[in-house]
Amino acid sequence: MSQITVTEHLLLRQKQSPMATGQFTSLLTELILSAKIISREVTKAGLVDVLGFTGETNVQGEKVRKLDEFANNVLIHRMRRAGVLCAMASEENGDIIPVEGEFPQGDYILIFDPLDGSSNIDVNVSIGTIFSIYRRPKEKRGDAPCLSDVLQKCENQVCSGYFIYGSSTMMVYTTGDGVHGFTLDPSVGEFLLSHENMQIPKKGKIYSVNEAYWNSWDTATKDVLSYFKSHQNAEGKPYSSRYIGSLVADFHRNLLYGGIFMYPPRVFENGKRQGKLRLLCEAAPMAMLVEQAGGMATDGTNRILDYFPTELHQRVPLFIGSPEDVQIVKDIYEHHEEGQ
Ligand code: P6P
Repeated sequence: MSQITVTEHLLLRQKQSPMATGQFTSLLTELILSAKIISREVTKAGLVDVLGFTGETNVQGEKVRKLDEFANNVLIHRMRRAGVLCAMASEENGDIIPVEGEFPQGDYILIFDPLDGSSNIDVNVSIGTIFSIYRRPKEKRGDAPCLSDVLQKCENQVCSGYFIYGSSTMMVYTTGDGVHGFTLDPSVGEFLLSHENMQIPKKGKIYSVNEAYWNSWDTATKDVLSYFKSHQNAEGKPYSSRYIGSLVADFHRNLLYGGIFMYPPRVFENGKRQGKLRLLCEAAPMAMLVEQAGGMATDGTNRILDYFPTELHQRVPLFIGSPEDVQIVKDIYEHHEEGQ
């Protein structure tokens, strides 16, 4: 198998991708080093004292696990010194993290969920790091970094992807020139190209949703779920239900096998009326990936990449995966809207 690294692959395709600039390849290199450090801790979590909770709660009101904090600190420490960012935003931090003062500034903005699915850490289920990269607007360069640099229209992303720490550690990412997967070869410490030009099947046979929230869903959402569970759908039989509770793991399986991941609005629950997932560090990066892989990502009816965020941690309902399955959801919701 040809041993192509991420940087080599980016340079090889640079004729199509204007992203192979020095700053950007440095950004990727530092991001990959951060992921290797996190992967090392995740894979030995059972052996050293990194399991369990720190005793704190994060901006989301969630208990912070030691590995969450470790992953967050690694990313902030390394990326601050990379000389390629003007600001960062983490799912774990309430405000943006400006890069200024003693730290060399660059023109990119990095948004990340340092360890998504962390509730699964202690039970050895795949978890991941999700990242999203924007370029700072030219007219803002030289100013002090601020929230408005980060709150850009989601389709302005220049790169997005995830690292998944599972049976192997993989990096799956896009710079707008297709989706490419790289598998970490621990014997050489490099991510090597293993899945070039990943394309999601047009239609799947799997749906992923937490059905415990059935009573929090409205009628339209219940009709969506009934479609995937019925014998009257286009398949003529129910889809298989697969839900890991780790967005990166559920998304990665559906990217390879086809299918749809859903996190509908929990309309009857305060604070969860827009669902639980965060727009900027979960839904938007996954939406860029899935569209580049030929899939779709909506809030049920509206394209995720058309969103213009108003808050750093705003939540959004998410329906993402095979285009024919996401379109069926859109048709059902629009049918209900017409009926009202
Ligand atoms: P629930 C993990 O906390 C996460 O943000 C995603 O990785 C995952 O898909 C979702 O929450 C699970 O949420 O409400 O089903 O436990």
